[in-house]
Amino acid sequence: MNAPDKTQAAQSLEHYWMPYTDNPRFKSDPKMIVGAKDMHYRLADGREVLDGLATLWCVNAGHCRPKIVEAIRRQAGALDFASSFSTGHPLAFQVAERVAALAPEGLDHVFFTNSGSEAVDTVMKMAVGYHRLRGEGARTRFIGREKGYHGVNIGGMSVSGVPVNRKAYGGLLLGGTDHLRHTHDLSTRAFTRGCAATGAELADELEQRIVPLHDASNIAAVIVEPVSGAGGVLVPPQGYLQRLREICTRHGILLIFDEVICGFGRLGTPFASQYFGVTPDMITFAKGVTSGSVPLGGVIVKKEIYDTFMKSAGAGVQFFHGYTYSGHPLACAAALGALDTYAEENLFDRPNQLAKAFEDGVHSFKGSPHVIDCRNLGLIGAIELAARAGAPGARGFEVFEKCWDKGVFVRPVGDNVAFCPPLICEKKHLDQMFGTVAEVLRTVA
Ligand code: PXG
Ligand code: PLP
Repeated sequence: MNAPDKTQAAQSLEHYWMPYTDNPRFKSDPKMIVGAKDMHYRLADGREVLDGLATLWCVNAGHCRPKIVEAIRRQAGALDFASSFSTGHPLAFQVAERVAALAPEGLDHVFFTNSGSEAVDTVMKMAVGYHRLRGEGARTRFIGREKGYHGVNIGGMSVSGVPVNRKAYGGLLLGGTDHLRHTHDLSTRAFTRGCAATGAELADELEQRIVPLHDASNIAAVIVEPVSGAGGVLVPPQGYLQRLREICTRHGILLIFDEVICGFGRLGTPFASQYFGVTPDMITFAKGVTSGSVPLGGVIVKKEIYDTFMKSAGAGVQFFHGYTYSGHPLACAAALGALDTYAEENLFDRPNQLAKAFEDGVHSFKGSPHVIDCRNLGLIGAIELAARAGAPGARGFEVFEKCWDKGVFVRPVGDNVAFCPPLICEKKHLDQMFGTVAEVLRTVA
């Protein structure tokens, strides 16, 4: 006799307070996913839905890939948990070594967290600690950017620049932050393919406004996503990140790239840093490191930063920070399975192989109803829709729901519709994804 399938069993929807969700709306018409394989979800009614966003920008190797599943299974029976507080287990060291090998030259020490949000709050503490150990304890201010997303913890929220994620939390926001302007400018750069040729000078605001205002001696770091994801897929102008790097170097300010979405192949290189040829001092990562299969995140730092802690903090604990589950064995096993899968299938090269098809697909929406911009780089892109009067986000959400009903998952980010498929996707999946969105756009008021 078959055991009852609990994933299919009826359950109360009442008790689960869902994250980042219109709870009553979901509960009145649940989009319930009960299985997944490769490019697709399976729903409770047996239907398949194409995953056009690598779930939440993370399932880069595709769903339930055999090496990852097997690694997790094996690890669960061999060592369920061992902590990394003064004890260790081999897998965490192996993953750190593998991640360091993928990172840009010079960034070679890895600290583990369980999420991108934790990675961002961790990197902020590292930056302040590093300056303090070097006798620059006044460097505590952080510079983020408008429309940036750096997770939901207190530090990350404070350097983020998506207004809806900040407005309810006034007194919780850190005071010592400021923000660069975002780089999104529909009046001059709408419908740009890849990086725009103009706009690098937006980085100069750091040196012309922010450094004079706060004084470099008070600024710990600048944190930006190389390509902003949750802010609506904003691609940096050519030369912009290079210029931020130069200004930070001139003023002794650390440059942090938040690669939680860009990392692990999204742009056709292991990290966006390599794609742009710009090396930050620290990188935050999460999501793709395990292809989303088990939560894991972390921070990669330059040797000099690690060495400063080891030499200057003295005997005893050098960095008073860590999560119970930092370097969890199951997460590390999942990471090794994912990194093996990426390597064996050469998946970090897929965005290069699919570049033209993906870019053409994103830009095929120029002239479609409501579309005011199309943006792309590597295997990440978005179309921006004009907002409905008095109802920002409503049109984007309607596109998401109608596409879901037609078997395609794309994510609404306000009135942007984002595309970020698993790296294993093929041309036929792109055709289905873009085709469905095009069909739906013709039906949306
Ligand atoms: N930094 C960046 C650049 C991210 O994209 C985080 C930090 C936080 O990671 P965690 O693992 O704590 O979620 C992210 C996460 C969206 C959306 O609306 C984007 C993210 C998470 C949830 C929703 O598109 N990015
Ligand atoms: N709250 C309490 C009471 C704890 O004991 C701990 C960890 O020991 C935490 C919060 C932090 O949990 P985590 O290490 O999983 O982030």
